[in-house]
Amino acid sequence: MDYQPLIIEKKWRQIWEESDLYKTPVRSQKPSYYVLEMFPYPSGQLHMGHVRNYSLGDTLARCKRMQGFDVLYPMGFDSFGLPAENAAIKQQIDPEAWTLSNVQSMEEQLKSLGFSYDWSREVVTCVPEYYRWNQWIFLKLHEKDLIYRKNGFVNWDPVDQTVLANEQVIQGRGWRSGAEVEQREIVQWYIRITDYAEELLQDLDTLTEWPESVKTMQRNWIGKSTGVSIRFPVVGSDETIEVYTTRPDTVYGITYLALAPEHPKVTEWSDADTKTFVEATKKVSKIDRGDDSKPKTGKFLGQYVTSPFTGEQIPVWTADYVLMDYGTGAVMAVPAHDERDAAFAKTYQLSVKQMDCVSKEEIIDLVESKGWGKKTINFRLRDWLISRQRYWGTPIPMLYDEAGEIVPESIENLPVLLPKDAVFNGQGNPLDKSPSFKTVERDGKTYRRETDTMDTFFDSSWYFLRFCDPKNTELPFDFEAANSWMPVDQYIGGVEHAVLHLLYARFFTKALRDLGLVSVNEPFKRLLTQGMVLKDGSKMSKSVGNTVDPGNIIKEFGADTARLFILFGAPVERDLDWSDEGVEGAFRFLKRVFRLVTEFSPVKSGFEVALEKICHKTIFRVTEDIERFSYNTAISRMMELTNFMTSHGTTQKANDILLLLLAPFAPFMTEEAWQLLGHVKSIHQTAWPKYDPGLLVDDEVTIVAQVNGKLRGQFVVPKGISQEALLALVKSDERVAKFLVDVTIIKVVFVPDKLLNFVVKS
Ligand code: ANZ
Repeated sequence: MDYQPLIIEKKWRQIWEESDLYKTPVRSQKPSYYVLEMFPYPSGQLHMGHVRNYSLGDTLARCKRMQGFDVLYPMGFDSFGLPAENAAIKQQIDPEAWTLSNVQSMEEQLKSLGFSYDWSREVVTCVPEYYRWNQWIFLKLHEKDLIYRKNGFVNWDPVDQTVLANEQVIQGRGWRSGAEVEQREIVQWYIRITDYAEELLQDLDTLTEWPESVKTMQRNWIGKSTGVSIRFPVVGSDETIEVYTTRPDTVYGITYLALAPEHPKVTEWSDADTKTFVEATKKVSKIDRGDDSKPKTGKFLGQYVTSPFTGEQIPVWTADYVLMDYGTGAVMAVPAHDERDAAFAKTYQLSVKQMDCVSKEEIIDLVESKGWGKKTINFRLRDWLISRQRYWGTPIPMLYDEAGEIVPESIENLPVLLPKDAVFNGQGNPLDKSPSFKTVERDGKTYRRETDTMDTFFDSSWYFLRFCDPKNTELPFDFEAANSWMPVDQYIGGVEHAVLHLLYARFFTKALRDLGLVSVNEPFKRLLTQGMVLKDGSKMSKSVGNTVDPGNIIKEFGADTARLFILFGAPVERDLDWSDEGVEGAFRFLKRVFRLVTEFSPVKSGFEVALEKICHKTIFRVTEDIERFSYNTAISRMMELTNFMTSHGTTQKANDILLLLLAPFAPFMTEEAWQLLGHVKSIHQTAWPKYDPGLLVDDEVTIVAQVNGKLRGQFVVPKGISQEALLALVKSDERVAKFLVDVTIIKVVFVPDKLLNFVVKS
């Protein structure tokens, strides 16, 4: 029968939707399995990267359902963020209307691909039903002192006109806009992620099913360092300056002290010239200041400290490469052993003292016993800056009274809704200019509302918990419901989130656990970071102009072909190069299978056992391959089985097995063929086939025959054949026999089921 994907896919999409085929139970009864893909930003257009990500997850979800698990496989939209606001400025459309219409069109596209999401659990972060819980969580974290407000230098993205967290600055540029980041001093809201630094680091060891590379990136980002802080007395005063060093063994090589320009002592000791230097340096990004390839600059402060180790007087400088927010903001400089100190000393002709390092432990003991300082642990991780000067995000539920004191909004007043009267003219934060939003009257008192909104990474830090209980109106999610599904068994997404989203989500899970909301320590048990989709060697992207629209592929070949090509084209973690021939190949394969099973041609006599065996081997291998995400090899095994059936005929049972194994990969075609073969129940609700271990064993083996170690022939023989029987067979074969003429056989080496070697002499 002819394979007509467009008709088949339309038909089944409707039937599946009407029969609620993929509805998940409220709580899991059977063993549960939670498959999750990083939810998309609703740009309005699905791209091939999405198709790849979701095809991986859907195949696994379908397979797990057939294997008898209760599967939670939800989808939603990470729908706050700048593109909507930019669209509002450009086209004067309401960001909400713009976003929700994009959500709708993306839902349609996802449905057309046949992904088996339970849409009744959909989570859209920009609606009050979701973001009120962001506000609720914000207040709870604030109550626990895990959120605070502080004045400081922050990363400012001049294009997006907002601040960024450190994690969002990639090589000195904004993660979204790509603009060079500046430093600005403003009061902002922070989350105390550093309170969890040690646990976030330690628990990486429990994530045995995460890629090592992602864990390394997180370890480096957290950046634990063990060292000593040492106080140096200031000459002519009873004050001290404390430095942090990881190299106490170099204390006899110190030739100057360097303080960060923001250090309080620098403010105290600066003359006009130094002040100019300090102000200029504050504006330079921290990444540039720490960049080893950039020249180091500084100023002498006219002060000295005494080395407690030698009694020498040491000059005190301020230097750009010392950062205020690391350690103590002061460094003991050892140009003989530290490259940055050496570069600085060279520029300013400071002395370099060559010396031998002493033992670290010895100095630490000395420092601690004399009371000059103590062992210290430092982390590179900084508190997460979460306020943004934007409209299209969750309003921060805080008020300020007339004296400017912070007053948390009360839980009963949530949600704090985004106002409808905002004006989008591209100048500053629209919330700041919305009178209906900004001023609040309560009991005759006037309050000013916080106009910053939350970083959208806040939304995605706990959405996977909301999926466990998406309709809850009392709490963000129910404790039992969350525990029945969490942790996510398989999380799938791009590696670009290795530090950002994955670190924030891990932190949130721990913080929410400590609020008593959930009991797991880690959100994602197993992580897959899939490769990119390339075309002609570069990443498919609008700016390069090499995109292939999934919609067009579906219209031409059907969703099953798109999915199969994507899963067959490359191992999941590698980049996948788009190929039109590959797409056609996938289509031809589906067509062949459809013909094969619907135009039944019975197995040829003599091949019954071989067919049964290859079927069982294929079940075994495909099951294993899916388990380790080796989808491309799973598909090639099904292709081998198809070839065998095409050449030697088939049986009803073999047809069933092939369709069942292929069902998670090509859900539409297999469902149609399944029905045509006379089955009543959906193939997607049918149990995964089981293999008979007895049929996996090969009872034939290939034996190598050698003469004096040289290969002379190969023989397919029954397994366990005796030496005598094999000898008789081999000796009578012309390929070997001709080498045994006119020679004396000195010895015969026999390795059962493997080899027979004649050692001969002429
Ligand atoms: C003396 C020394 C000698 C150092 C030597 C290094 C090598 P990690 O491993 O990243 O923790 N340091 C300390 N605070 C700093 C700050 N606020 N800004 C810039 N640099 C700072 O690095 C710790 C080392 O970085 C410390 O050890 C200090 O220099 C420097 F041969 O002290 B060291």
